[in-house]
Amino acid sequence: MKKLSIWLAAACTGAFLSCSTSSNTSVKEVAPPQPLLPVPTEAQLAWHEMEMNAFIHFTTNTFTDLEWGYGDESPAIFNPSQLDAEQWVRTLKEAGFKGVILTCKHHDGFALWPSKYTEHSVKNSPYKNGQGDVVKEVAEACRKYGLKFGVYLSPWDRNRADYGQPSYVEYYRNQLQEIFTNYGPVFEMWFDGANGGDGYYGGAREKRNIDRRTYYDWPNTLQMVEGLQPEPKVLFFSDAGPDIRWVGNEKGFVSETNWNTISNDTLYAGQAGIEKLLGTGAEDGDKWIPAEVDVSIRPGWFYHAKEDSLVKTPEKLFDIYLTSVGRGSTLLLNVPPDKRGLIHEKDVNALREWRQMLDREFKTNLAAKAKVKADSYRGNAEAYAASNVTDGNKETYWATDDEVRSGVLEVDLGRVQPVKYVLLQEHIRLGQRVKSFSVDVWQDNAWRPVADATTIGYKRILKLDNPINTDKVRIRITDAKASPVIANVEVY
Ligand code: FUL
Repeated sequence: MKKLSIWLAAACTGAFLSCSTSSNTSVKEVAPPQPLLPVPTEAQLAWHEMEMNAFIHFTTNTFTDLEWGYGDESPAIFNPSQLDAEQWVRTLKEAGFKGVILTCKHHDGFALWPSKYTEHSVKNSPYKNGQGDVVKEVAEACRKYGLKFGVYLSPWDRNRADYGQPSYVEYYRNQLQEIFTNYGPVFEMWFDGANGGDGYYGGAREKRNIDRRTYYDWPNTLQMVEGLQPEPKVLFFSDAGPDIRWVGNEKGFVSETNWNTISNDTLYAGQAGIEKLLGTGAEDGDKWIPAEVDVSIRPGWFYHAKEDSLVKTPEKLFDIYLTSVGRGSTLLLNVPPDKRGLIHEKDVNALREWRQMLDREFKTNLAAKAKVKADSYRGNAEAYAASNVTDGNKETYWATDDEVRSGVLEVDLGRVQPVKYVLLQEHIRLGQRVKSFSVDVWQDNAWRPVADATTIGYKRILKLDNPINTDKVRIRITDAKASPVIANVEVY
């Protein structure tokens, strides 16, 4: 259907024209809405669809019980006795993660692969008598289990004597080259903004500050990486993008109003309240830079035995799902392996029960193939009719005429059933549009309002305060930046 309308849209000029197809049957063809810029790139779209990725923090900190290594750790302490990267990736896959991002190097500078540019690496550790390569093991396990592989390589390096000088930037680029040449493809590259100042720095043991905006010369570094991996396109994460932005907290939520758009210049201004802006994005932002919700399953990013009793409960993880994926963001949940080199039993159990909870809560979509009515649809053309939101095809959508900025969808569930969640998706390929919407349910022969919300974006899940018995759910788009384009509605 889409192909046909593109072909016909090209053949007819303007919207709302009737055309004849080659078989001579008259078909009302209406041009699709124009994209509302900015829109996501193909790589960003694929990233939105991943929804949940896992972070793995693992290095000498796992053995020193620290969160930030000083950089003077002896590689001799890195000695996982039972490291099993397949156990990591299998556990994560079963939980539903689609990608894994590994701390190949954290702030202490210890490289989890045998980098030829430093002695501070696994090659000088007892792990596999210096023959081990954790980056390779994880990248291969990802390939085996069909997860995408991502890389965290800390720009801040507390081990390097030349940190702060131009030669360190060259060193950093050399390491990126090793990684992208030997372990790719990489789906996401995480550039951490942390720089605490003090460190070992080859024995200097001092505080060093760099100018974050100029020191790393990011434009050239990113260009180099893109040259090493032209396809598939790597997505760069940093506080300010360029492809994915930090969400502004490490607690597991994005703001309820979550625009995928933001303007770079406001991010670099370093003004107060930047965290809040990162959480909301900006309705009038000129770039598509979606927020990623990074949070750890434990209080720390690295494994500490004393936190075994503090692993987040399945219920807490479920809440995090609702405040990240359920608010149109992508979740990046950190699951740090222990000193053995295994994901600890407590974490495995929490993840398993969380998965069961997700499967249970979102088991039956009561709106699948349901009858849907809209108060209007684009050019009265079936291609944009309300039924597109329950057809299970995310490429088809309900859309209104260009000048219409609101609309009502009525979903008929067929019979009275308890409803707990309403899930909506915009067709973000055409940009993020909806500014506010409400949900009503049909009860006692009247519409009863049950929820008000703001943005939708890639996905929005509303949890109703109490499950409500109803046979009809109504969604009222009350305001939008441009004509609403809704790809999917689900009800649970
Ligand atoms: C922060 C780092 O300082 C933490 O150690 C951790 O890696 C977190 C994901 O990012 O900026």
